[in-house]
Amino acid sequence: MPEEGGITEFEGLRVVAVAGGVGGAKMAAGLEGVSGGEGLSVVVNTADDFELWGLHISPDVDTVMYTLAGLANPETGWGIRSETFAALEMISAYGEKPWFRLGDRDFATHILRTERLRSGESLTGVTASLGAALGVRSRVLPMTDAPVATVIETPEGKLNFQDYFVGRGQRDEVIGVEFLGMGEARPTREVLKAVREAEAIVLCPSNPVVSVGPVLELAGMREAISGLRAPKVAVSPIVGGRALKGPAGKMLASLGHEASAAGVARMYAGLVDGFVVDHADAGGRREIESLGLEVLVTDAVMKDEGDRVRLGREVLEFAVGLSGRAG
Ligand code: FO1
Repeated sequence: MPEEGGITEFEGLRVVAVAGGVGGAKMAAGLEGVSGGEGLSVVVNTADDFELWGLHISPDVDTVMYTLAGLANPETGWGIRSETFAALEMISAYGEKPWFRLGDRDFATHILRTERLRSGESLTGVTASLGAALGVRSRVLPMTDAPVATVIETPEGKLNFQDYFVGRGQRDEVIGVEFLGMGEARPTREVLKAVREAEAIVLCPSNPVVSVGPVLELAGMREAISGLRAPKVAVSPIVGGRALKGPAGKMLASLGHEASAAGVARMYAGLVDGFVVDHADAGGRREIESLGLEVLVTDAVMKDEGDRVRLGREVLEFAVGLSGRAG
């Protein structure tokens, strides 16, 4: 959706946003709001993908796609607004546990995606056609067309990501994280082209371990991004020592990182030129600057659509302002 009031100086700017689920989707919507979407490519984590009841579910891809289509459920950030759950109720009636809340309209997405994947289309191709049908103007690019699956190591054993995240409500301590299939997976041609042609790269405020992490772990991705002359910035998903959403804070700490904006900055140091933090984390500014990063302190919490577009504009202004410094 274009920003209210129309054209901005960022119209058509070629931006690559690296995103996971809800936080990444909101940031992508803000970037689309100020750039118009024509030049925006959102590279989305697919390591959360899994199969349920025979269907291929791509939660982060769908969260980004529904958000950019203006269809996302405003309460959860994932799923579709004003959903009904008749299919899930019927699944329950058959004695299955409805642990993953798939709505009726959302089911349609998974049914078509699965059918098209089975007929030989790539996830990239399916996502492009579903997004176009929903009127999405930006390119939503799955990070890879190959299967990659996040496995969470806990004291109870290894869990598939959605078992850990939804099934068990993120209650387990995270001892380690593995990405199955990562060795064979490659970023798609579309992803590499978007990165190569980007005029700015934005790492969205998504979990740096399980959302942005898999994208950066793909063979050649870090090198493709760090070798770019274009400015690269990251937005902190941690505000005031806590994750904006999900288990990032707890997960970072248990994996030996500092659960703070500065801790995330340290994970991205050497890759990005600039780091965006909330006013609550202004105290960490010097520490982040000492990593060689420029810092933008702003209101980094996106409570509504106005916040998304404002933050989108500030992030792009910040990135473009770093152009002289990058490369
Ligand atoms: N997250 C939940 O916490 N509970 C759910 O029941 C749930 C269902 C769901 C259905 C479709 C979809 O696209 C996403 C859904 N999510 C749900 C979100 C999702 O599991 C996570 O946000 C991501 O995988 C983490 O980025």
